[in-house]
Amino acid sequence: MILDLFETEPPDSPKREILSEGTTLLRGSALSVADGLLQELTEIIKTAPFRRMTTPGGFRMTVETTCCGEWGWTIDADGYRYTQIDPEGGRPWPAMPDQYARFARQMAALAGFGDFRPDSCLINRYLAGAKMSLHQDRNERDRTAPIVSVSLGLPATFLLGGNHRSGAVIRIRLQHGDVLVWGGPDRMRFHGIQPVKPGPFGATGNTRINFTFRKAS
Ligand code: MD3
Ligand code: FE
Repeated sequence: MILDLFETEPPDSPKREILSEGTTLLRGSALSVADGLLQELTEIIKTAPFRRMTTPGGFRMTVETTCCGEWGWTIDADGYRYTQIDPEGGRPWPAMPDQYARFARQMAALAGFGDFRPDSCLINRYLAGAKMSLHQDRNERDRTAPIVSVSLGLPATFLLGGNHRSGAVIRIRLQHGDVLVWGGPDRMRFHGIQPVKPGPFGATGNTRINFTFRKAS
């Protein structure tokens, strides 16, 4: 079943929407830092370019990914995992810019998760048509820490399920500048992104960019 929870929210609804006990939506909270995040991203991808990985099941992902921070998420012969070396190029992942870590920490605190110290930032780039199937984030060793997600560029429909694949799914429209924070009882919820529709978007050149800040180790 698909429920549309937020399509009728008034435009002046509060910035902090508590979707459930462990999930908070901070609409527009990244607007003022968006240019700075994207500026740093142009540096990151000089060292660690966006790439499309192939899943252990043999499917080429439609999303392009890269990482910064001490640990980066990748797929290799052993499956999904975090590494300190970018397998493409054989060098450490680019350091996480202070601005990134500080912002993620602030957003986590606003959602009630104190002292968040991300050691990994996975960056996804969606061209029109790209999607992410329903999945759980289960490769992080520390599941007591929250995850902070920042969406920039083209809007997308985010699918939020429960702790089991078969459960009901709600749809949430994510727009440029929106931040989602989840953890605690919601840390293992299934989630995904519907195929991104094309549209004009200046700063991100017709793409959607999503940053997820994690404590991987
Ligand atoms: C899970 N990225 O990289 S994170 C991923 O927009 C990933 O690129 C998506 O899933 C993206 O692994 C979305 C967003 C998210 C937000 C709230 C959640 C995932 C959540 C709440 C509970 C569980
Ligand atoms: Fe995920």
